[in-house]
Amino acid sequence: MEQFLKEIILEAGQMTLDFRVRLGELNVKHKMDKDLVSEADVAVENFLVGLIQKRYPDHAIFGEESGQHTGGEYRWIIDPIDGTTSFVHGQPYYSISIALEQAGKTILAAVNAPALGELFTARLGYGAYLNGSPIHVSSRTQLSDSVMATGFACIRGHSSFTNLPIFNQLVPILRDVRRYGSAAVDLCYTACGRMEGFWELNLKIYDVAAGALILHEAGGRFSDFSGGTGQLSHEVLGTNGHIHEQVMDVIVRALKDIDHKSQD
Ligand code: 2AM
Ligand code: CA
Repeated sequence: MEQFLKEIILEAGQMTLDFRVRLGELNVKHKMDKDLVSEADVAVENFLVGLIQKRYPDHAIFGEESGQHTGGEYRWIIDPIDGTTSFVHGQPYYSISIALEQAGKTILAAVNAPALGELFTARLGYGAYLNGSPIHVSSRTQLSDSVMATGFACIRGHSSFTNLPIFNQLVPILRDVRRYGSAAVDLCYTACGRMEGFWELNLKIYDVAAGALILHEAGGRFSDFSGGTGQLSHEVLGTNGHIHEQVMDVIVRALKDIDHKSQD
């Protein structure tokens, strides 16, 4: 299944590169006012679902664009283009993200960022890889030496509770913050040590399922804001592990501030 996953995700990546050549002609619709879906998202998901159903007809599939396809013990979780806004704007920070669960546990993952020429893969218990070479999280331990990424799905999703209070607390104490636009890429960049962590609110399981295994297999930590797994993917914190507790402390402080303000 690992080889099959690599083959289909590379083909899907090539499809997005072909769409990218004619971006101006692409049919782009609004799911909600800021939430885009392009013709490419739908075509890539249909392509992947078709190949999986043909090869593994008894497997379940959950895709961002087509929802649930029921099945047995195995379930494929697909985000055909994670970072649709980046993709539609011709930026390279988007990815195809695929995770395979067995009995509810992710056992295989791949994130392909074709415009960056990077394929991240992991198998539970066997490490994480970038273009076939092993990867590991960074060893930085201080927030002042750390770069983190975030995103604002909460704002696009019209959530009344947003990421901004946490952002305001973290920006001054981190070395810097990045906003690449693909949660899957953010988790993989943390996994390969290019930055120390990523946090976001209001994501969906298909945004983070593959990246979470890749980060875990690269030695990192993935949890909700309390250090557990109860709120995933609503609260996402993925780090190199060394800064995890410190970031959680800052987030708890930011959330307390909001509570106090709402009581004033
Ligand atoms: P997408 O491009 O597949 O929508 C960036 O902030 C991250 O948030 C991306 O992984 C993006 O995935 C996701 N995202 C943005 N808006 C979202 C929404 N309304 N619901 C869930 N995920 C969203
Ligand atoms: Ca997504």
